[in-house]
Amino acid sequence: MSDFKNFIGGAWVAPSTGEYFENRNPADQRDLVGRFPASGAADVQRAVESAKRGFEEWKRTPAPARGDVLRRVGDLMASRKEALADLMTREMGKPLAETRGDVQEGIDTAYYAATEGRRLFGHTVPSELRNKWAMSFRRPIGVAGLITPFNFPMAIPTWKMFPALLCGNSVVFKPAEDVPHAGHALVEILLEAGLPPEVIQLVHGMGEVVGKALVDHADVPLISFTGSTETGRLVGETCGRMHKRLSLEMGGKNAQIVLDDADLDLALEGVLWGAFGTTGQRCTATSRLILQDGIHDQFVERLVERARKLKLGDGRVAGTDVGPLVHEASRANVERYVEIGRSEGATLACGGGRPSDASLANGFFFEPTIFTDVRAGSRLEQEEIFGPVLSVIRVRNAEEAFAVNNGVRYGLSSSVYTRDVTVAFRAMQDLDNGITYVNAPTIGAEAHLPFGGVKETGNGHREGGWEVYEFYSETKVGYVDYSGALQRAQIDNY
Ligand code: UN1
Repeated sequence: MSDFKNFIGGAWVAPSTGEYFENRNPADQRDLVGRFPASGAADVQRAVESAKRGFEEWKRTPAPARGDVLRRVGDLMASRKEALADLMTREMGKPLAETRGDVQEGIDTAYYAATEGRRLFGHTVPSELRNKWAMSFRRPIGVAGLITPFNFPMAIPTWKMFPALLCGNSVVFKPAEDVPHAGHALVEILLEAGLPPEVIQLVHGMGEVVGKALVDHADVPLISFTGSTETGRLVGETCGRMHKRLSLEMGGKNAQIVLDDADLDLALEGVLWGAFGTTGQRCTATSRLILQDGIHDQFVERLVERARKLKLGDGRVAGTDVGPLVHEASRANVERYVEIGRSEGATLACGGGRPSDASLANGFFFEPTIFTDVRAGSRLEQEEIFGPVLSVIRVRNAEEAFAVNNGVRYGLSSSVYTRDVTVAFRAMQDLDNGITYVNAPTIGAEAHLPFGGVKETGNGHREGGWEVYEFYSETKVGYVDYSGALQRAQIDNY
């Protein structure tokens, strides 16, 4: 197997460092996916220089023509959906049904971006003066540095990249070191679809080196980062100092609330999918389950019974419900939180350890884990774990449930199961999250709506939908005075 390369300056090239890192299958460490460049700051430097040339060309390409490229990208992704899903599962572990969905989110984002090429609306508004026009329109910004996580190897890069490109920016892409193969495949598709080569640069490597060099680079005015709140803070400090435009998408501690009047069958399916899908490694994962007194005991009993039956395994094998964690450090972190939960006095209702099945011994598997009697305010209840660990909190009523939901520093998504329409609307109004689901789990955002969170989850920007186009473009205003005279705004007509 040959080593993978970066894509810089319009060509596939080896890293300046001459160093590579291994990418192995988390379900079976004996399976080597490939060796990928451990690039250095010099590679980022070359990528940015090339991306600046790419930008000069791309910003002059009409937006509908930029959209045409993205439509072809969507077509290619659709035609390769199965192969992409397979390589993604192989390098990050979640079951094929989920990686297929991940690719589909990329396809949806491509087609949405393609049509946006014929909108990119500005406004034309009346001037306060006679014979004068006033209007706004959108301009591209420059080189966008995109730093993405492992858990949605296709959806999250495309959420950022396609709107960035549609708006006329060029891109330097640094995928997570756990999913470099997906990043490679995506860039191949962009090139095949006819994107001018210097418009996209792919630089593999470590966040502390490549990501940092990108964030520090004076000629990268736009940064979009998805990852931990701790790293996001560092990125934000630099971008603040350098006056960069920055979109942050960070941690979550999302709750599903189930009230006494809820459809419990529905709520049960919801929490199993929300908590253990992607092995709990989603920013939108359900990591807290807030249950009202009246249904608490029976719901926990049914939930534990079902969670115990979830089938752990290789995501590429039919019948697998839950894949491995992405790497050893991530499993060690989950184990640490199980210890924290125990020491805080929570009751371990199921899971809590590695599976005994010998066929899983070469992967980073961990059992779906549920703690009950979790105290609001405890570390288990407050901190993001990013693994298959669900904390159950008992409450008396909807008010208390809402307060518990809001009592964390994150605010990505929330979910409420109830048949009472007034409670449902109050939840949408009062829960401090960027997304609230009614009678649906905390995961399942659609590509054409804004995605993001409040508090320490984000910094006010959204991905997806129509709002992301605001982030990747600059508003410019034009005034055209055809009166033939000096007209002084705010003065001559008042
Ligand atoms: C994430 O949780 O990291 O909402 C992104 C969802 C997906 C995107 C999640 N469409 O489940």
